[in-house]
This record gives sequence, C-alpha cells and structure tokens, in this order.
Amino acid sequence: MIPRVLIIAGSDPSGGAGIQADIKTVTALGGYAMTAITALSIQDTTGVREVMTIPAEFVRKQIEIVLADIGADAIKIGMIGDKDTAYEISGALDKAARHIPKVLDPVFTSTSGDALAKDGVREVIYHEMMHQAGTLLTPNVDELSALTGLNITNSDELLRAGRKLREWSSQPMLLKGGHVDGDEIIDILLSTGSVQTFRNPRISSTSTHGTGCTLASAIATGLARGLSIRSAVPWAIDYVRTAIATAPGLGKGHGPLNHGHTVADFMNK
Ligand code: PXL
Repeated sequence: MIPRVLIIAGSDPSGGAGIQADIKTVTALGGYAMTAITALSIQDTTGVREVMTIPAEFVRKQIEIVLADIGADAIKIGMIGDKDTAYEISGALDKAARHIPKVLDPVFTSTSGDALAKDGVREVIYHEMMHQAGTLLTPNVDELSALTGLNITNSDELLRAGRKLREWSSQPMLLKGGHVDGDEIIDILLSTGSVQTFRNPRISSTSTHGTGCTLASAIATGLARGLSIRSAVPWAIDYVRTAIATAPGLGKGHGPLNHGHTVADFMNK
C-alpha cells in the first residue's frame, strides 16, 4: 500500500515552505499526502506579511475525518498558529493517532525570522505534544533555545541543550545543527541509550526557505514507508541536501528548494 502521510501545518503561498513544501516532499518520495491546514500566511521568499489562523475546532475536524476514512502511516506536525489549535491537535492525536509515528517540528518563526506561532503554542508543545508516544521532535537551534532557555552557539551546546530537553521527555529528538556556524553541519539524533551524529559539508546557498518543513516531511514519509527513525533521518537529510543543491533560484529572498529532484527520470523519458 502507498505510504500515507497526514500533514498538519500552515500554508505558504510562495510554495517553498509549509503545507506546499510538505505535499511536494511526500509526493516526491512516493507517499500519499493528506493535510489538515492550521493557518494561511501571506508571504513570499522575503518574509511573512500576515497570518490568518483557522478555527481550532475546524483543524481538529480535518484531522479526524482523514484519519477515520483513509488513515495514516505517519503524521507530520508543523506550524500551529495559536494555543487553542495546539490543544485541539494534541487531543485529536492522543485520541486517534496513538500508534502512528509522528514528526513534530516545533515551528515558532520562519526562515526570514518572522513569528508564526502566537503565545502559548510553545507551552502546549513543551507540556503535552512532545511527550506523546511515537513522537520525534525536530528542533533547530533557535527552537531548542526557546524550549530550554539555553544559548546555543556550537555543537557541544546543541547536544547539552538536547540532553536537558531529553530529561523532560523520553521521546527521540533530532537536533538540527544547520544554524550553528561552520563548514560542516552536524545533526544529532538522541534516543534512548543512543546518540547518532550526521555530519555533512555545508552547501553554501540562500535557497533555504522551508528546509525544516521539508526535512520533517521527508522523515515522516520514511517512517510511513516502514523505515526506523535511525534510517529515515539520514535518508531524509540526503533528500534535502540534493533539493538545496539543485534549487531553482526563485524569488528575491530565501528561495525555495527543488522538491522534485526525484521525478527527473520521468521528465527525461
Ligand atoms: O519553515 C517553517 C514554516 C512553517 N510553516 C509555514 C512557513 C514556514 C516558514 O516560512 O511559512 C507556513
């Protein structure tokens, strides 16, 4: 059966991040994408102008209806605009998705530095969502700082902050090192009894809009295909790296990735 991935996230009309990046990623990796849209944004590659949140109950109903009918093999959770929505999502997943692997990307700001979550979302993630069984949390440096209160400027501090957060939750975490300076990007996967490190040369590019969304969706698709977290993470990193390396160079700010690099074979037929 085709790997089914439910995406819970916000819309980016410029197509590089959010729901749009998620659907492209899941599709490009051979999965079937479904969505529960949490918010609409007005944004381009240079930044976010406005955010309109969808009523919390309406978000919950989107989740419930697709899980009841089609079902899902993995769930990706991205932008959550406000705390009511966070509570509804948390409740819906606790009820209907306990046994489904979940990738929780704690989105607080966009690549351009604009706020995407209102006050209180972080607390619901911290106190509820990151503890749900089968949840992989994927914080970047800023998100990990926001969740722990620790300043992170290098890989040692990234690991220290991750370990501190792991004292609070037994769920696995992928600490993303892209925002730590250096020629090498070091991502760290923390799970019970193990620390796995992924080292890759940094690709110098301004086309990085939506990398976090894309990575989380790629991991979710890997999990939906039956991969373990330890296998899905490097597979997803590989997909994102090629998507950055072959980015189309669109827009005047942080450009989008090339999500479609996996479909080239058909185009060349
Ligand atoms: O990458 C974080 C993110 C998530 N969701 C939406 C976004 C962004 C970044 O721009 O626009 C809708």
